[in-house]
Amino acid sequence: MADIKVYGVSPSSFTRTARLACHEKGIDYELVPTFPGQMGALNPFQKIPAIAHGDMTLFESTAILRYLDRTFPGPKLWPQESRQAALCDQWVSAVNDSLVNSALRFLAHHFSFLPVPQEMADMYLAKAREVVPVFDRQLGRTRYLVGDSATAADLFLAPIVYNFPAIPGLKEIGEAAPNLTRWMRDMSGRPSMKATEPEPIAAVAA
Ligand SMILES: N[C@@H](CCC(=O)N[C@@H](CS)C(=O)NCC(=O)O)C(=O)O
Repeated sequence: MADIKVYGVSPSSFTRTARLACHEKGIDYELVPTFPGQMGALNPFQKIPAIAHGDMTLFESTAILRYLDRTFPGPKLWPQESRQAALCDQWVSAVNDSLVNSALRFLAHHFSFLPVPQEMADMYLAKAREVVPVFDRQLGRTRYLVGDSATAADLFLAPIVYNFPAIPGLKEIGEAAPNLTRWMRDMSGRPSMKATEPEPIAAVAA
């Protein structure tokens, strides 16, 4: 039996973040295909992912990654040193706030997950044009978002940026970000990224 269950679907970027953490730490897990709205008591907000570990269930991906990092052996997702750990928290939060409220919302609109008026979608894209270069500049200073090794922050960023080439608008923004492109190439070579390659949404829904 797997150590933990991850409830979600493979195209969901937050579900992929939780799964990436399992792969990076060597945690044996089972993906239980669950769509937003089907979470029952696992998440009162009905979002994915959630995890179950024994009698413990948990939602919110930052809480999930912190729990996995504290509970399981394997490479640390957060640096030990306090300044580096704070920078990791900073970038996790920046992805979950600034990038989610621009590029991820536009992506959700593109895939019709989030029906919003076109003007709002245009606004998300315009915001992504301001936000993505901030990540690009940081990745020009350090190999990963925080220093020389991948941390939780990279595991939040990668599943979102992964989708850029498939989405007109985000594709061009990504292409104009050379450091982000180099970093994404590095991240894509990790076994965790290969193991969590999303299935096409139609296949998951079937
Ligand atoms: N803050 C949540 C966000 C999770 C989230 O937004 N998941 C998306 C799928 S990637 C979802 O369930 N969306 C459905 C909705 O917003 O109702 C987390 O970090 O886990």
